[in-house]
Amino acid sequence: MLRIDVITIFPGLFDAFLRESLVGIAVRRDLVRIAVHDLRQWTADRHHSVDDAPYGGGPGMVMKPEPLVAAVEALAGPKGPERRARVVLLSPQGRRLDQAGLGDLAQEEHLVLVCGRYEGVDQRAIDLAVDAEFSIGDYVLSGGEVPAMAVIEGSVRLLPGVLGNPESASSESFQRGLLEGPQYTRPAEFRGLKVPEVLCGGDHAAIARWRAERAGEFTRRRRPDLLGSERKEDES
Ligand code: JDK
Repeated sequence: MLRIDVITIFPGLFDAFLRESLVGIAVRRDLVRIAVHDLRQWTADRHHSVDDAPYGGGPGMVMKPEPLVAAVEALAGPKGPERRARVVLLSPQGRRLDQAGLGDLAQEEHLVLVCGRYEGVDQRAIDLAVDAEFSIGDYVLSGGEVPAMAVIEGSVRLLPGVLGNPESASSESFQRGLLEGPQYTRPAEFRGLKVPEVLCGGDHAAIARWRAERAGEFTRRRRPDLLGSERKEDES
């Protein structure tokens, strides 16, 4: 069973996230074990400091290395070949997370997600304790908690038994999912807008042809970034 530990100075942010929806169900069904840890547990000073001013000057504060490295080593052991856990730092500088990256993370037996705050983490803590650094996109958030939730949600739905329909988790249908194009449910007409006629009939071959046609159109218009990888897949 996948185990996920989260290190954060805002553990309360995860309360509802871990209780509600698909992640909550997976936790209650023991399909994944998730624990959230307050980084301040690993501070030794009176003020439970986790940040300090940057060497060389500049705006803001930086996460101190001592509590972070102590937290990671308590949960994952020291970095090296003996370590069984994968320690992942969420940061704007990390490798861009995509569906294939999530697939890899979901295969691990133990993930430790490190959520930074302030202007980031002392580089020595990264070098000494972190195995991989991921970004969830090229925009700047205020900390790693929301990215960690993206990693949790995206990997939990890939775990065996989490989704009702096992096919919906496969990477093949993920690719198709992105290419699916528009979707409709009832009513057949809403504010004067009608559901395309072919979808309301029972001709499944015609529906499949229509969807393939619309998916291509949808991709060309809305997701031109996908066309490169689509072509690559067609060749193989
Ligand atoms: C973890 C702190 C906020 C980080 C420095 C960056 C160019 C220099 C504020 N995908 C994604 N987006 N954001 C995050 C993320 C932000 C985080 C932390 C993850 C920890 N922050 C932060 C860095 C800077 N600044 C823009 C100039 C400022 C992950």
